[in-house]
Amino acid sequence: MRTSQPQTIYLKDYEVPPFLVDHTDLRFELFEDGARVHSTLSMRRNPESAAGQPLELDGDSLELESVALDGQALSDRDYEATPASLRIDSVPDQFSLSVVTWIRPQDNTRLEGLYKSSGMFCTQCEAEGFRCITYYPDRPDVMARFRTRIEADQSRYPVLLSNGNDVERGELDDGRHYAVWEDPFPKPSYLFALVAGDLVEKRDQFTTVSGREIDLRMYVEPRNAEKCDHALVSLKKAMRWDEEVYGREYDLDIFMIVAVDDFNMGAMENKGLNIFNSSCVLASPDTATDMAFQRIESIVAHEYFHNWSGNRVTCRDWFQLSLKEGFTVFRDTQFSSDMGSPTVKRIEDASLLRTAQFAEDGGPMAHPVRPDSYMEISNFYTLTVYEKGCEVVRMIHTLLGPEQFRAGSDLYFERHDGQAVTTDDFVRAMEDASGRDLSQFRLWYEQAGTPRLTVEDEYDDAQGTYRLTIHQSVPATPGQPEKQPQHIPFAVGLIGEQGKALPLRLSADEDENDAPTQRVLELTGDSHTFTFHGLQARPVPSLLQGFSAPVRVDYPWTRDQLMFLMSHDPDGFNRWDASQRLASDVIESLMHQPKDVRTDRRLLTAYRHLLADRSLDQALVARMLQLPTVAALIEQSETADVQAIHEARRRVLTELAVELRDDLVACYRRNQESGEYRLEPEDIARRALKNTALAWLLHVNDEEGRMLAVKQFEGATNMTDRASALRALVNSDFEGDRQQALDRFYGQFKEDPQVVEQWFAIQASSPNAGSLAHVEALLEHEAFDWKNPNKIRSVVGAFAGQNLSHFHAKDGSGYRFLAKHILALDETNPQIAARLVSPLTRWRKFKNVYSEGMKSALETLRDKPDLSKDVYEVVHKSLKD
Ligand code: 0A1
Ligand code: ZN
Repeated sequence: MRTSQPQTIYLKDYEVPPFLVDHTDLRFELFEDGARVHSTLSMRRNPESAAGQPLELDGDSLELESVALDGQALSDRDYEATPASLRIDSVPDQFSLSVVTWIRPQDNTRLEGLYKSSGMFCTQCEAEGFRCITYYPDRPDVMARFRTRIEADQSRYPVLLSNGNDVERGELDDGRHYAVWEDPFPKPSYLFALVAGDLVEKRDQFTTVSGREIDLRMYVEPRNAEKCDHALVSLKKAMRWDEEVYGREYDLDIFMIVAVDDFNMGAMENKGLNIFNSSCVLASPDTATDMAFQRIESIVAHEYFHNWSGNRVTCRDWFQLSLKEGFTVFRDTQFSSDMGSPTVKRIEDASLLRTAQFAEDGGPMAHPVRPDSYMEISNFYTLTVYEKGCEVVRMIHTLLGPEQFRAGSDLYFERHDGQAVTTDDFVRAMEDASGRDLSQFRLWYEQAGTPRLTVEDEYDDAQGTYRLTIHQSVPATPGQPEKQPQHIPFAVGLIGEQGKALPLRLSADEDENDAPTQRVLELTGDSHTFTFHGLQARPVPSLLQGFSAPVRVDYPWTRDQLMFLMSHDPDGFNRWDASQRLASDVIESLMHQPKDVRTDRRLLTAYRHLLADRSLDQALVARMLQLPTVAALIEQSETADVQAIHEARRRVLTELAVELRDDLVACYRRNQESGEYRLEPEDIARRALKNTALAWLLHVNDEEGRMLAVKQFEGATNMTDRASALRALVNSDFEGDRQQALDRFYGQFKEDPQVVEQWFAIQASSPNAGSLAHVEALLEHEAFDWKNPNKIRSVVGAFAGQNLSHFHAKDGSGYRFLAKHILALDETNPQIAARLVSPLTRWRKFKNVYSEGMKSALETLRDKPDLSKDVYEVVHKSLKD
């Protein structure tokens, strides 16, 4: 057991920084056995802070070599230094502090601060990594101008990069060289970055609206030189889009992107020098799937958009993380939506939210979008802060409309450029620009938990009126037993007998022609009733159109009504939602039923129509054909019986695939394509549809399906088709073909880590091939590496997060496996270790056979001596009553 409990930090304890830094001057001497960091900080007391406080700087695992104040070396009686802090009791009001530290990037397996990845030096400073480099007031509300000099061996590290503009370079003795970078924009330390390596440079150009020429530079290892085009194209699209939609123009003369293989997260928005996980930036048709191409486009845009939302206007403290993340995710979703199919984008985002974020919101780690306490901030880079935070901004957009929202964002930038602010400042700018009162709306930032809307309706034939009554409740969450009703934009439509969207008349005198067919009802109280006039017959309600708020909706649609919505709802999102509700209902009703109980024919009919429907957006059809995942079904159940859910889902899928076999083959053949790989929405949709059909055919071991899969695997001209065929074979019982395809695939791509990650993930997530024994064998594979987060995610993460029937084996073996590896990882990379605990945290959601094993795995973790703060927090909160 960990002997001391890590400290909890509270939002209510926030105080302004006692000292400010005007200028940060850094000099890095990079060597093979370590790095020496010279820092000179021009500091002064903050006039807004109480007088007379001592100077206390943050550190983490630092070795101090020397300290000087205003050029005078201090003796160790003048300060108090530990690896985690440097304290000087008496300093003048204004001074220059010079500190030299020695650090060991080579041994840094946590991947925070300065570390090495495939031979290059790189950094990750958000949230608190800068303190692993030198002593510093490492908090986002201290913003300074940085000047960085990097010195290193010239042949090993010909490329030396940091934030801003390169102002000087030159040669030194002993084959060394240096470069000096200056960033004119004040920034917090978490946005600092440094890269030194043997990298190739890909250049491009962007001309801003005002005619400034920006140098775009991408740096990658030589073997990746051919995988940069897509990121650069995406970057230019994002730059143009942000100018057009938000009026924001890039502010430096250079914008750089670097790809590194070892990275804890997806990417990082360091000022002028974005650093990316290779898997989130490198792509070629041969090696990346359509999904990867789309993900890269959105992440490149996300990091670029941070230049304003995060960098120019930053967070006052880490409780405000969603200030930059919620708004930036909102912009990247708008961007992706404009670049592709808006309906499909909305479906993807909403399904992530409804499965994973709702799960977080209903579990022991539930926290508000603006948390009010944490032990380890790294644990709060969550779906709630990012994705729910995005939904909160989206609701403001819905309530204000696009023009007023834009006015609000302009006002926000105008007011706060160069400042470190709060989510409240953001909301206030939106209020001031629009004249709307968002005081109740602020509860979205303060209350955790997913609001539930229960909807009742009543049709009055004589009056021709239809009444909708909506009750709202927000569940209790840890630390928040009582909740107030929230302000919810609830978009609705009513569909008439002929399948037409009806005019929504909220009063009897309203003219039919003036009435819209969609209305955003604003819910603010515990319950509301809305009466619609002028109806000829009972309509079918289409509720929460476009997923207008991150809430659950309960309404007792019949299966016939759901089928009706699937083919008539003008709102594409709700067509999909109806398909998911229908399929979920059918699957749930089959659980624990004898084997001879058959799947409701109506589901079959609905899918047959879908497969034949060519008038509908084919990307939407591909989505509607996906049965709800086991994870989504778990989330929808009261107490989950994973094996029963898995089995019922499998039965439905089997029956559908057998019955629709000819339709699937026809759909496959119709959507086969020849010619060059194109990344247009129609092409992506065609591949998605074809590959879904293939997956279904192989699920039932169809012989023709097998032939098609082998042929597709061998003849594929792109990774989408190759990986889909491989996945289909891996999920079939054609063992010979499966093994052959796996071997061929690995043989062909073993030099490419991003492809090997896909190869691992396809196996580890397979309900068929991904048994625990097989997953354990993957961990022994030559390509597996415990130091590389992507490999860990693609095997351990994919197994525990996606292969639910094996992970939740009733004998508890899956849980013990996960706990064992978390314990080991806690020693090398606590951030990754803590993230892997997540599948265990919701143990209370499951039936006893599962929850007991999950709980005991958590207890094993709890009992480890010297557990990291990261894992400690998640484990203790999960076990708390
Ligand atoms: N700000 C980045 C995400 C990020 C957060 C933390 C990291 O290390 C602990 C790395 C990246 C983003 O939103 O893209
Ligand atoms: Zn971000």
